[in-house]
Amino acid sequence: MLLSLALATPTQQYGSVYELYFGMGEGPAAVKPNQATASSSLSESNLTHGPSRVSDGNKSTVWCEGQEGTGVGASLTLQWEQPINVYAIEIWGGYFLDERRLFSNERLQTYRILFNGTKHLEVTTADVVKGTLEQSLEYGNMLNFDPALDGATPPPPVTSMTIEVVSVYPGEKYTDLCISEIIVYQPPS
Ligand SMILES: [Ca+2]
Repeated sequence: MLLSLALATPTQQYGSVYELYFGMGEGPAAVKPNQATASSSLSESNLTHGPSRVSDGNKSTVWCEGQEGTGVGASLTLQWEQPINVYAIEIWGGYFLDERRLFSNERLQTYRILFNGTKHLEVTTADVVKGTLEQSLEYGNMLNFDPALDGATPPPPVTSMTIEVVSVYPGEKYTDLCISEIIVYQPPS
């Protein structure tokens, strides 16, 4: 199968990839979390943008933090009942339903990744360029933890992963940070 991975450079970009071929075997498999929790969630009318919306396979649905002010300091944690080996993480750090929502709300700039409660990595993401949503939607930000591909140091088997927001790109209308999807991949078998 073809899988697209960006190398773990300090700045990740949407729609910018390396394509890697894993041959005849199984490729990396996405592994859904059993639980998602967040420091806060935004509710509007009868809808809550809760944390499970980052792992529903739909870029149109989001988790948005509901704290006062900007999303800096907000966090989201995914948990697995069985420990998993993390091979790559794909992050969609904005409200990718459409450009209006994407730029009205805050987008992830710099964030920490904690595995099993311990800080592992800090990542900075390039902002989406206006007018390029269609191309940007081709690929999320891929963090690769494969040493053979110049990836980040792989974590030990994990049962939890936390994203802590360090900085955001400001929204034009709102001070709410939203994340569309977080997809965690296990190594190819
Ligand atoms: Ca979603």
